[in-house]
Amino acid sequence: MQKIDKILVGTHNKGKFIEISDLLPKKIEKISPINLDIESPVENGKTFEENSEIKANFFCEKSNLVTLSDDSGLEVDCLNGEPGIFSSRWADELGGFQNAMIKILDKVKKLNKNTNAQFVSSLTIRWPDGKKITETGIIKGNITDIKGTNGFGYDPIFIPKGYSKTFAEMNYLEKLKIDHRQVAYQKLFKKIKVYF
Ligand code: ITT
Repeated sequence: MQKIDKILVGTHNKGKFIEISDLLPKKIEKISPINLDIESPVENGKTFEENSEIKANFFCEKSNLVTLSDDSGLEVDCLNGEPGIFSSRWADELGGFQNAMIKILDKVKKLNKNTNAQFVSSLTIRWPDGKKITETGIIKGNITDIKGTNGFGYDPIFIPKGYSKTFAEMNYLEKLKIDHRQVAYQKLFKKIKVYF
């Protein structure tokens, strides 16, 4: 069994790149597809798992490096799970996260139902020989008015269960210890630690 000494962290999202790199052991070299001039694949899967595998396959085949990719997003219960796998697209189509967050808040307020929501992350590790493992992590919480300036994406409108501040009001390490990506990584780690 060959130990892993470098990993392509298969994402173009800087916030995700930093988090995934910090979840992995320090001794492993982390490489960005941006530095290798590898573009993003078309994400045409129907689930977080499918899109995560599409990214891992694509980046691994392009780089020939062991690759770890993430597909993630925010699911709001009263919006039937929206924006879900379209979390990134909502922000792109509305001109940024501020507008996407306002859209979510407006919709939730109009419905006047509960504010339950969850962040989901599916992580896929893929080896050049085709082997791959995918694990999914969820953190439940509630949608709230925009608060805080740390983090990225939808962090300012999400308060995890058991806490009174948004992800964007937490410091980086506080979020990293509990978030959806950490939950997915812990499941994955059990299966891949032998390669580290
Ligand atoms: P890659 O596909 O290159 O990884 P992306 O940003 O398009 O980058 P996704 O397709 O997985 O990634 O979209 C996930 C969206 O959900 C994206 O808009 C993120 O900003 C948001 N998101 C995911 N995890 C988040 C987190 O921990 N905090 C805030 N927003 C998050």
